[in-house]
Amino acid sequence: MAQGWPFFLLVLFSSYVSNHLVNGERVFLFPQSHKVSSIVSKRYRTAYHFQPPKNWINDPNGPMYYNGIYHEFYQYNPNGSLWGNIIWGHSVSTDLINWIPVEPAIERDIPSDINGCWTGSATIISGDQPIIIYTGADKENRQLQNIVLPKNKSDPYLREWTKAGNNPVIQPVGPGLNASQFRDPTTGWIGPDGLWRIAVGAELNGYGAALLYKSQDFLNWTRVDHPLYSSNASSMWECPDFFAVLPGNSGGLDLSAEIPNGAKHVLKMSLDSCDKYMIGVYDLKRDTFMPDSVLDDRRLWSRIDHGNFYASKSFFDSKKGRRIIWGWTNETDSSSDDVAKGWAGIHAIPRTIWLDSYGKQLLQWPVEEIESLRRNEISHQGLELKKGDLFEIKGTDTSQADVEVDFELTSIDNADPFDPSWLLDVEKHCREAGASVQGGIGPFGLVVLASDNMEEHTAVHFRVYKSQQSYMILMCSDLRWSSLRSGMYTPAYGGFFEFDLQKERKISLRTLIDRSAVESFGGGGRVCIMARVYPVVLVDDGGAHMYAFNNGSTTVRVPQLRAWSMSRAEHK
Ligand SMILES: *[C@@H]1O[C@H](CO)[C@@H](O)[C@H](O)[C@H]1NC(C)=O
Ligand SMILES: *[C@@H]1O[C@H](CO)[C@@H](O)[C@H](O)[C@H]1NC(C)=O
Ligand SMILES: *[C@@H]1O[C@H](CO)[C@@H](O)[C@H](O)[C@H]1NC(C)=O
Ligand SMILES: *[C@@H]1O[C@H](CO)[C@@H](O)[C@H](O)[C@H]1NC(C)=O
Ligand SMILES: *[C@@H]1O[C@H](CO)[C@@H](O)[C@H](O)[C@H]1NC(C)=O
Ligand SMILES: *[C@@H]1O[C@H](CO)[C@@H](O)[C@H](O)[C@H]1NC(C)=O
Ligand SMILES: *[C@H]1O[C@@H](CO)[C@H](O)[C@@H](O)[C@@H]1NC(C)=O
Repeated sequence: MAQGWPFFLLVLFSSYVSNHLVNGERVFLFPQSHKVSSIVSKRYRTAYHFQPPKNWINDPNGPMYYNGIYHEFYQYNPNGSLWGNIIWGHSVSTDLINWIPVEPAIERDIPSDINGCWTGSATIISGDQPIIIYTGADKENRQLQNIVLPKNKSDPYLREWTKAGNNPVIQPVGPGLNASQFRDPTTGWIGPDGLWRIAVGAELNGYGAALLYKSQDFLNWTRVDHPLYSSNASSMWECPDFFAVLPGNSGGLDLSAEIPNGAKHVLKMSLDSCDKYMIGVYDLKRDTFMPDSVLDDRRLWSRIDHGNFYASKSFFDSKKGRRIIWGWTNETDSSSDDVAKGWAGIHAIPRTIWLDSYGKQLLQWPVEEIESLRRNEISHQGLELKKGDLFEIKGTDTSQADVEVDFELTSIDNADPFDPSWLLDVEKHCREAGASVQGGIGPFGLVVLASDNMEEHTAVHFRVYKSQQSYMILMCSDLRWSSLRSGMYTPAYGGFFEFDLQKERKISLRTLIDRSAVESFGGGGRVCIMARVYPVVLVDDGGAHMYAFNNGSTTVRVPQLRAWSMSRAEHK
């Protein structure tokens, strides 16, 4: 009500919703009137995830830190909340949380981008020259790579960008290439020969590939005769990202600086509506990426996030010496909802990303800056959750919260056996092993955005399995009961991680609740699950509930649980 909605509409609306709930029917919110939908749009709009003031967004583009300012560009439809007319929106920030929207950076005005200014990346060359390379679509919908430069490097916000005279700088030609499958160039890096390199997502002879290009001056590019990497286990790769990491070191590396001994390289690609990655080494002599292990079945490729997270892009933040990754999270309501809301698409919280000490798995954690939004800390120590226990976490704004909880296993004897075939379809396993299905250890976790009678709720939970050598932890974010509205997309997302329970008995969960976003980090960031939910309970004024629970036969302790209400970030 703080937003000042006409009171009579709320009354009208609540009675409409509750009538339908009483009758046990599924609730639909939009068909009645525009006034109702404007209330809904405010309630589902996020408070601290990145969104421009209105309209459609998709991929994050060209993130960078330059002269004290973070830049976030994004695929943007200036004319509506469905995909189309794509140009580059632009927002700037000093802290990655509060954003100032500025004018669009790249618009469709040359033959090589007249049908769309699509995804690309920023590179800072010669120490202080930002340069962006992006994909344009021409009249025939061929995909070409173009360059823009800031008009005035001294403008702190870099508001205006100028197209290079020699655009397009890369044509979609050459052996094995399909001109409509050639896009999303990476940030550039310098090889031992002093030349710049970029990778471009493509389909090469029908297979997914990151094509490699070289240049002296970032303008005149030559295709290298082999790709950086390609795989016959998939088709088209979008949004490749290539970076270096040091095992066990949460500091980031600048790919163009000297890479220390022992560093590994990561190649990320977007396909099948999710972001996957391989860890390996960059063979400087052959100028190729060599993954540590090659998996023929792409269902087994590692994932950046096991939920709704796509087209991510990372950058090296020279201010704090870390690598940050951003991803796009779409709406999962209907297109007509999006039209009624006037906006669609958010970006996940920017995450610090680094490699575990075994050199096997990327870890991610929300940037520390978001902690500045925390208010009214509540905490509990030494809770014990026996089978069937449900502990209500009270005292925070349950629709805008940050929750951190440690679950400590009192015993690991009862772990059920692990079946490796689950790895092929973890969502299926999360549907079978839901929050109400008792296991030896787990399910235990959080229930968020729950209505009074639990008819609506989203459960984020763990289960522990014993595999031959070690323990495998399943983390699910189950949206099947997240909304009573019909026609929503409500999967049960899930991922597994290996955990040394002999050494460490505590499994941590952090969940960021932001109205229609539920973003969770399990095991210290080993599995991340971003999700969108549209619960009726957010529209109702009663308020949602939040619980910690255990439905496994082994008691779990909660040595520490902390929760905060989250303030609204400034940018809307
Ligand atoms: C948005 O719509 C207006 C009016 O129809 C049109 O003139 C303009 O070119 C459109 N902008 C884009 C980026 O498509
Ligand atoms: C460039 O930006 C700076 C800082 O805003 C401003 O003082 C200067 O006049 C601008 N130069 C031009 C040519 O616009
Ligand atoms: C190129 O890719 C497009 C889009 O996937 C496809 O429709 C077309 O058949 C491909 N062309 C060739 C020659 O393979
Ligand atoms: C572009 O680079 C290639 C390869 O280095 C070189 O042969 C060619 O002359 C260059 N073209 C221009 C216009 O500089
Ligand atoms: C696919 O690539 C692998 C190596 O990565 C190779 O062993 C295999 O023969 C290839 N399969 C086909 C059908 O080309
Ligand atoms: C725990 O299991 C019981 C019995 O199956 C079920 O009624 C309850 O909803 C479950 N708790 C959660 C949080 O799913
Ligand atoms: C986001 O929306 C869901 C539900 O409509 C689709 O299933 C996903 O494919 C889509 N994700 C992307 C990356 O487009």
